[in-house]
Amino acid sequence: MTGTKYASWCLPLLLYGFLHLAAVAGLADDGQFLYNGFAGANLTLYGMARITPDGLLKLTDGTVQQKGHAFYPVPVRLRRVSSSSPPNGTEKAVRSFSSSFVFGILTADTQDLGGHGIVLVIAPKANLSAGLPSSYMGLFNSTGSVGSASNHLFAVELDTIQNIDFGDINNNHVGININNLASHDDDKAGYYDDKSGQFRDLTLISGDAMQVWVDYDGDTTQINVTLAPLGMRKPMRPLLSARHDLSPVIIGESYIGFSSSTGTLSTQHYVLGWSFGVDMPAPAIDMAKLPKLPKRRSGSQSKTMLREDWEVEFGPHRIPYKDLYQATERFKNKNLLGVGGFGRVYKGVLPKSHLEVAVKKVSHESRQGMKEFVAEVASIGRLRHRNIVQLHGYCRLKDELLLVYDYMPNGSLDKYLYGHDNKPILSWARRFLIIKGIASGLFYLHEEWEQVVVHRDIKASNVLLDSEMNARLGDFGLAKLYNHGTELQTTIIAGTLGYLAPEITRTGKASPLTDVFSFGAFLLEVTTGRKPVEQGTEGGINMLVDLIFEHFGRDTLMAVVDPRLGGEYNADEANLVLKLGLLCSHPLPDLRPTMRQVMQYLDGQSPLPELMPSHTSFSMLSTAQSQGLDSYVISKPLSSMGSIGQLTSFSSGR
Ligand SMILES: Nc1ncnc2c1ncn2[C@@H]1O[C@H](COP(=O)(O)OP(=O)(O)OP(=O)(O)O)[C@@H](O)[C@H]1O
Ligand SMILES: *[C@@H]1O[C@H](CO)[C@@H](O)[C@H](O)[C@H]1NC(C)=O
Ligand SMILES: *[C@@H]1O[C@H](CO)[C@@H](O)[C@H](O)[C@H]1NC(C)=O
Ligand SMILES: *[C@@H]1O[C@H](CO)[C@@H](O)[C@H](O)[C@H]1NC(C)=O
Ligand SMILES: *[C@@H]1O[C@H](CO)[C@@H](O)[C@H](O)[C@H]1NC(C)=O
Ligand SMILES: *[C@@H]1O[C@H](CO)[C@@H](O)[C@H](O)[C@H]1NC(C)=O
Ligand SMILES: CC(=O)N[C@H]1CO[C@H](CO)[C@@H](O)[C@@H]1O
Repeated sequence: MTGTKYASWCLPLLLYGFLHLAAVAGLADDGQFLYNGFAGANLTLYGMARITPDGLLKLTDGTVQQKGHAFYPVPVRLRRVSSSSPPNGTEKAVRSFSSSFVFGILTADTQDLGGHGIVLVIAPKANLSAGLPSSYMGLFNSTGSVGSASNHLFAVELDTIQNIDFGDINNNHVGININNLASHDDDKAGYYDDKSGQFRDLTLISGDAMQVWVDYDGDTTQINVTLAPLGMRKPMRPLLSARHDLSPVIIGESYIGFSSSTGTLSTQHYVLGWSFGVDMPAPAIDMAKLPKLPKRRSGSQSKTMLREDWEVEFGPHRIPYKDLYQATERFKNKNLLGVGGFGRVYKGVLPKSHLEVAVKKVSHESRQGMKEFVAEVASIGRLRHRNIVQLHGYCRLKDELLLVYDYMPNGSLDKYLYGHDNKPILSWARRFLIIKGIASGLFYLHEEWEQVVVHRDIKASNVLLDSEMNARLGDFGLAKLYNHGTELQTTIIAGTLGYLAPEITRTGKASPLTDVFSFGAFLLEVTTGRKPVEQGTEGGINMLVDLIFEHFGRDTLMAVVDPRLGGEYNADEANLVLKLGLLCSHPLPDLRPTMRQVMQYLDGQSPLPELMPSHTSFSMLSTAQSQGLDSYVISKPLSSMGSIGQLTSFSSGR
């Protein structure tokens, strides 16, 4: 790059405020571009991405579960031209390049969270239309493709949601990503002050514009990423500095651009200016010429639904009714997945994102109950774990509430255990993985999230299987947030007979330990292929836990393992799971393990405490409790099912 050439770039810049001269002929070897705002710019846009009349590149507009892409319209040449002499071994194939951009992320006033962020991406094509929104950042179309070297994706992410599946450090970080959503290198958003050397935090979703610089040195393979508030000179010390040879990543033609996505939270992602250079620093963006970022807006923009005041607060999780109506083809019966205790569940495909979802229709009578319920939904929508069915949002239409979850193509676990719908019987290895998965999901709810969440309805029919047969805990219809220290002021009982801890019938209070009880019943069910409660010969009920406890006492535990496995199972694992099932189902809550301990037992990290057959109290208590339960059930009319105002339903152990 010579001085004269540089000067020649400056003229159109002054005249038009932006330039992308190389766009016509493709980027020359010394190509660069600069957009001081995007008015009139020719970018390749997909999804929600738009250029606003005042020259902002708006990647997402606040609609949930959407994505937006904007690419420089022609490929940039990042590989060295194969010159007359072949590469001599020390020369790297990818040249030095640098890019800088100014961005802003806006959330509603009432939100202190936004998602999912903005990514600067270099990809082999400008068409990432198959990319999914939410945590896929619009870049990947399935979990299967994440991490594969065949993606040839280099990205720098400004990530505003913590996704533990991808090892995110927090909900406000910057990362260097190579073919993956898990970052190669990352750090919390901020910069190092040039004078003091001190680190200063920045909040990506503050609504204030900030600038990013990405620099790659083709010789040393060093990648630097630097962040700073708008108007500040580029800090000397980069936020991230890593070494990674991009030669195997960037092959052939490369397109550079932005990808952004929203999840359950309404968020607007903007880019104000952008520049790029190969073998030279990216041209300086002229701050004075940049369009203005809108102020954080209050409330929401959609007027399609009558809304109550309290709904504004939870607005981001709302999905328009017409979308759900369209998604389920007017709630056609052919899309009915099943009917649960609280209503019908339909399969649907959301019109814009093409996301497959399960829509649960719940009707209610009490406005008050509705408000609390939606508050809960808003919280639950922020839960994220690989063993939890993601809740995308809700929609309320008069007295009807629709909950929108990720669709689980392989349905619920109970159908496999009992061979319904021609489902194959699951191998022991698969069952053991499912058990570990659900343990991990429940551990997350109890101990890893910001609040303690009690699921309240662990059972095989609430364990759903995704396309890869991973187990996910579903149906948070009954979950209640359980604050540390504050006991639930309720005598309401929810759950399913056979999975209900005995103390619930006395106190009416759910707790993490009542979930552990249900988890115990679940372990026994999965291992034996039998329901926790079975009809007895004389009209009474038989508790599976009692039966297994008897076998335990007689040292014939293996006799209860599901005969459909044909004897093909790992006896040590089955033995462990059965004993753990008994331990978790202990009638005395204090003697049950926590989910943290359960995980350790399942992973073989700590030995299971000895369960003594002399725990006679176990069986006696259990029987006594089940009798108590029995009479309680009888005294409760089943007609109370389906009301979320009072969560008083029992569903019989299906
Ligand atoms: N996210 C989902 N993806 C695919 N199928 C689902 C999903 N959620 C529910 N289903 C199907 O819909 C059926 C009804 O689900 P629902 O959760 O309402 O009832 P349940 O779990 O059987 O009973 P309960 O209401 O007592 O918990 C389930 O058996 C399951 O097969
Ligand atoms: C935008 O750029 C592409 C690629 O160079 C070109 O094909 C297209 O004609 C341009 N569109 C406009 C409106 O300039
Ligand atoms: C290889 O090529 C590079 C760049 O042209 C040059 O700097 C280097 O000296 C060469 N090395 C050898 C061993 O020839
Ligand atoms: C982008 O790719 C999708 C398939 O993934 C295709 O349907 C669509 O037509 C492509 N769009 C363009 C503009 O090439
Ligand atoms: C996912 O993306 C890959 C690569 O872009 C593509 O080959 C594949 O067809 C896509 N799959 C779906 C289901 O869109
Ligand atoms: C990365 O930053 C360090 C420290 O400022 C600097 O020495 C190095 O040259 C930078 N590398 C690139 C590729 O910008
Ligand atoms: C056992 C089983 O039914 N597996 C299915 C799970 O879902 C995937 C994707 O829909 C199918 O390909 C499997 O056959």
